[in-house]
Amino acid sequence: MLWPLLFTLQASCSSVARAMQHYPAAWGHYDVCKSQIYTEEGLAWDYMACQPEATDMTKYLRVTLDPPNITCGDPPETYCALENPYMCNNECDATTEELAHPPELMFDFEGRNPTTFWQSTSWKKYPKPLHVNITLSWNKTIELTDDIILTFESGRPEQMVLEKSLDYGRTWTPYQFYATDCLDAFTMEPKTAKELTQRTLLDIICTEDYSRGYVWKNDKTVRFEIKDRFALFAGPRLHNMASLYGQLDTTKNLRDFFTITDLRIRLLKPATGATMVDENNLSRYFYAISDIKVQGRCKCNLHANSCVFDKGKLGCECEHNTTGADCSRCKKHYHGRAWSVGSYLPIPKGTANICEYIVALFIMQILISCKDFQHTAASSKQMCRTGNTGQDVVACALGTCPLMFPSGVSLGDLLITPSCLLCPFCLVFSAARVCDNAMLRCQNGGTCHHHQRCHCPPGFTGILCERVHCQGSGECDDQLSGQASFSHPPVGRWLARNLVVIPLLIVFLC
Ligand SMILES: [Ca+2]
Repeated sequence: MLWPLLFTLQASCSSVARAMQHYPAAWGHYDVCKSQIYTEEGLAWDYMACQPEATDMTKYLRVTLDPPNITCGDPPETYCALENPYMCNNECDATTEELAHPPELMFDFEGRNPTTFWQSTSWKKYPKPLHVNITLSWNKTIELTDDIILTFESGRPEQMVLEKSLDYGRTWTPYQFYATDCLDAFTMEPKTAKELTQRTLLDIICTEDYSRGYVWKNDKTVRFEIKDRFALFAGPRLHNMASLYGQLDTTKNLRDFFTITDLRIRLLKPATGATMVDENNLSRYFYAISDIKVQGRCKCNLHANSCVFDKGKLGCECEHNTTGADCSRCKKHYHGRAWSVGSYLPIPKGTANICEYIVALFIMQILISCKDFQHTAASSKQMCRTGNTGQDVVACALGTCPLMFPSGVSLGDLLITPSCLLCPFCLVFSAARVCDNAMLRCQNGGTCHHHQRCHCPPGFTGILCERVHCQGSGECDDQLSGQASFSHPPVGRWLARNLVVIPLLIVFLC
C-alpha cells in the first residue's frame, strides 16, 4: 500500500525538480526554503537558501519630520511659483483636507492628476537655512533591490543628502550627496553613479545629476542608483545575477551597503532657480515631495521566503530552525550547529546552513568516567577505557575526557578512533561545531576549518591542536595518546540518525 504513495511523492518531487530546471540558472529565485525529496533512505527534506520577494517597502515605514512643525498649513500660507513670482495660487491649509499637504502624501498611490504631495513651510526665515530631515524607519533590517526615487512637486533641492542607518537610527552614514555645485556645497568633486567601478562601488559620491538647473515639470526626480551598482557585477541588464549573488555572498561590506533599517533625507537648501534669493518673495522657496519609492525585501539572512507585517512590525517567517526578526539566531535546542547566514551559492538553490538539533553525546553503560582512573604525576594523563571489554584504552590529558560510543558500534565503521575531548565538550557535545574563532579556538597556531576541525601545524595534534604530536617512540610519555584526528562528519551523521529522538542528555564526564 505504501508503494503507490511513495511513487506519487517521487513523481511530485520529480516535477518540482523539472520545474526548478526551468528557472534561468543564472538568476536564482530563492523562493523556496525546503522541499521534500525521495532518497534511498525514504522521504527527506532538501533545504535551500531562500528570501522574500522584493516589494514596495513604503507600505511598512514610519515617517518622522524634523523639525516636527515644518509641514505647511499651520498657519495657512500661500505660495508663489518659483518661475513666476506673481503666480501665487498654491495654498496650504492644514485644516482643509483639499489644501493640506501632510507627510503621508509622499507614500500614497500616485498616477492621478493632480498629484498629492507633502509640502514644507516656505523659507520665511531666510537667510537662516531651511533644513528639513525626513526619516523613514522600518524597525527592521531590509535589503534594497531597486533605485530609491524621490519625486519633487516643486523644484529639486539645490543641496541634499541621503543617509542610511543600520542600527535603527542610532548612527547614520551618508549614501549620496546631491548639489547644484558639489565642490561649493560639500567640497566634493562631482561624480555620477555611471562612473563607479567594481572597485569604487562603495564610494560615497556627490552628484549634480539631480540638482543642477531648474527644469520645470520635466525632471522632478532624485535617485539613489541601486541598479547601476548591481549592474557592475550583474551586467547592464542584470542578466548575470549569479555574479552579483556571488559577490554579495563573499563581501560583507557589499551586502551591508544595500542593507538598511532607516533612511534619512536631509533637505539642506530648496530650489531657488537663480544665484540670488529674492528676499522680497520668500514664499517661492519651499520643498514639496509627491512620491518616494523604496523597493526592497526583508533581510532574513536567506532563512525565510516570507515576511509578515503584524502589529505594525515586519518580521521574517523563519525556516531552517532559525528565529528572530531577521532569522539571525538558532531556535531553542537547535544549537547543534552554529548559526550561519545562508548562502546564495551554488546557484540556483544556494546553501541553507540550517540550525541543527543539539545531539548530546550519549554514552551508555560502557561509559567510564575519567574520575575513576588514577592520574600519574609522571604522565599527566588519565587512562580511560572506551569499550566494555576493558581493553580499549585511551589516554587523555588532565582536563579532558574520552570520546566514547555504545557497545556494538564499531569505531572502525565510524571512521573514528578513540580520542579526547576538552572538558567543555563533555557537557554538551555539539554535533557539528568543533571550533570557531571565539570560544573554541584552535591552539598552537592551528586554524579552524568550517567549524569542523582544526588543521594543526606540524608537531601538534588533538581536536584543538592542544597536544604535542609524538614524533617517535620514546618522545612521548604514552604512545596511546597519539590518536588519530577526530573524524567528525561520520559521527555527526551517526548521532543524528541514532540519537536525535533521544531527549537531550547532558552528560557530565569530567
Ligand atoms: Ca503622493
